Amino acid sequence: MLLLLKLSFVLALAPALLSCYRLAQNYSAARKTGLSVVISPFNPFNPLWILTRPYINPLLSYLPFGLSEITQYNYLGFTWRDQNRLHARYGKAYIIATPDENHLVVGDVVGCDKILKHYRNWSKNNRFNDPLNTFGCNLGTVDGEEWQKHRKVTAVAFNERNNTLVWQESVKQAKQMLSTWLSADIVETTVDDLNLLALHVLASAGFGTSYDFDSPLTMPASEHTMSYRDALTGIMKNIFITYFAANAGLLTPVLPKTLRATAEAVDEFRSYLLEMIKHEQAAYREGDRAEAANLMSSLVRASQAETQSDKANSRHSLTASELAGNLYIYNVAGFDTTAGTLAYAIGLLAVNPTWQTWLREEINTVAAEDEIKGDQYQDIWPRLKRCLAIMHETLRVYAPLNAIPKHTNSTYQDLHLSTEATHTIPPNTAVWVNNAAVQMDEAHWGSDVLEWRPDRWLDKSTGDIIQPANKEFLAWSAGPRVCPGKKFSQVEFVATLACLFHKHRVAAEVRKGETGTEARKRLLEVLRDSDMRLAMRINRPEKVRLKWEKVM
Ligand code: HEM
Ligand SMILES: *[C@@H]1O[C@H](CO)[C@@H](O)[C@H](O)[C@H]1NC(C)=O
Ligand SMILES: *[C@@H]1O[C@H](CO)[C@@H](O)[C@H](O)[C@H]1NC(C)=O
Ligand SMILES: *[C@@H]1O[C@H](CO)[C@@H](O)[C@H](O)[C@H]1NC(C)=O
Ligand SMILES: CC(=O)N[C@H]1CO[C@H](CO)[C@@H](O)[C@@H]1O
Repeated sequence: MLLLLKLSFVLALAPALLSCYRLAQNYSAARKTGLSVVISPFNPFNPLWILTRPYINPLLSYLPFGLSEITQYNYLGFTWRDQNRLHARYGKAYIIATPDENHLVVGDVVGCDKILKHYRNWSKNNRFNDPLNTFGCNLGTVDGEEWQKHRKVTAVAFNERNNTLVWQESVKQAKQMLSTWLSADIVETTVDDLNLLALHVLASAGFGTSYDFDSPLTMPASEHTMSYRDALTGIMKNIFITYFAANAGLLTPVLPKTLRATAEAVDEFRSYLLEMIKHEQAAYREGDRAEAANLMSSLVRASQAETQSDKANSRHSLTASELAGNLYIYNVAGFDTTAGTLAYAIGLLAVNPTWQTWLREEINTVAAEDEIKGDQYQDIWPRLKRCLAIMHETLRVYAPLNAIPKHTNSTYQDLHLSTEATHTIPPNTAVWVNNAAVQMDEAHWGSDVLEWRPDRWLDKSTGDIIQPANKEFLAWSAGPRVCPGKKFSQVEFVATLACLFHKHRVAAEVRKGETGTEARKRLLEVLRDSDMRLAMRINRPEKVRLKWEKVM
């Protein structure tokens, strides 16, 4: 009996000991780089840890001797809450050693720039990519030559001319959305509505289908159990377990509810994608071979070239699964990011009425007595500098991707820092380009770095947007893999903001017995209470309660 007890004790202890051993090994490899090293018993990418952290971390925060510090960095997206605190303590680059793999965190401008520039040496992180590969490899997840192919094929859809469409659709959606907001006493659906707006703009400019704001993608199509929007948001909500959920196979019926719901969302979204592809392919076969008009058709043409082994085009051709993968990545990358930025900006404008007046002044001057129109992209866009400054300032403080995931892959890589020191980083190290730290660095941005101050972006003499010379702003990433949707998102953001704030204002809901200042402070706290899923999210979106009014 005693023996059995001892045996089971040893069996239970073995994995823990093995973990300790691996952690010690990784710690020692990390120390050899010459960088500071902190320890976490869990790899932030571990799915089991992702599911259990909300219950375990509160307990760990009671650990004595400063050990509770691990709760500040043992999860994905910790860079948002941490900003520069750990860098101040451990240097502009430090390593988090875990039993599984080491994580290098770089908050140094030169280091970040070099990593982003040399995209072949610092590849994408597969642990981060897995959930993005649910429907097939794509632009966001491949490396090297493959990446060049994907980038080339999809670039067609992202040029200056096509932004006319983005403007047009954003204006249409924003106006319809504003009229529903004006008719509500208090708007509680800001975040959801902006998600819908972004989804509609993508559907139109990316996939060639225009919907009305209020007759939207929210109803299940025939033979579906979920709407397009719900399927996509269902995936995004639990993106880091989608891969696991979608590949559970026979285990699916016994999975916990969250996982089953995620698996269903994946199935539904896959069939929506396949239907869209089929539809576009039929159009192509029926002779509609006009120049690719949007992302969807240029992708389908690229895949068609492969199936017909069209020699001239096959160099740039995509397989069927790469096609679905790219449709998915454009949805994922283009939706949460832009919608989230709009939500933070609108919330921050409600918190800061002075900046709202400053913004409205510009819009009212540019649009004068008229309304903003869908066909005015050429004319109006270049003059809405304050709108664009607000976008930059919102992205600086609330970057949707506050750390960009990279990896050293199977080789040693040299990390060069602004101190001119070089550190040799071992293979199989996860790397985070900590743009949250860079964008909140007092040394560059000044002592009011924490303040949301949009006019810091405007050149006093020319009125143009100032681009920081040393890349202290990385919200859209930088280098060859810079976000291809950068301009797309700018046009969508500016068009939406211009329509909303043209002769209108927004205020935080004031509760009974509360002053305006208290209400604004409460709203700011709701905005700050955010965490990263795939991109940053407001944790309690229903608490963003706003009142819209016409300004005479
Ligand atoms: C405010 C809005 C946006 C922000 C802040 C943003 C930010 C980023 C960042 C930081 C990356 C690099 C990610 C990485 O290397 O892991 C990226 C890549 C990407 N973004 Fe965006 N994005 C935005 C909007 C969009 C839109 C609207 C689209 C498409 C319509 C889009 C499509 C993509 C794609 C396809 C990639 C992968 C590019 C590659 O790896 O070559 N993004 N974005
Ligand atoms: C960390 O440990 C894992 C598991 O033992 C190993 O695969 C990995 O190569 C180690 N990383 C380093 C940098 O030594
Ligand atoms: C990239 O990696 C290659 C091969 O490992 C190496 O020869 C080259 O110097 C590296 N480039 C940079 C900029 O680190
Ligand atoms: C890792 O690097 C090797 C050699 O440079 C390359 O063949 C491989 O595709 C890379 N893997 C990833 C995931 O980037
Ligand atoms: C709708 C639209 O303007 N589509 C254009 C997008 O860009 C390509 C390449 O320049 C054009 O061929 C399309 O007409």
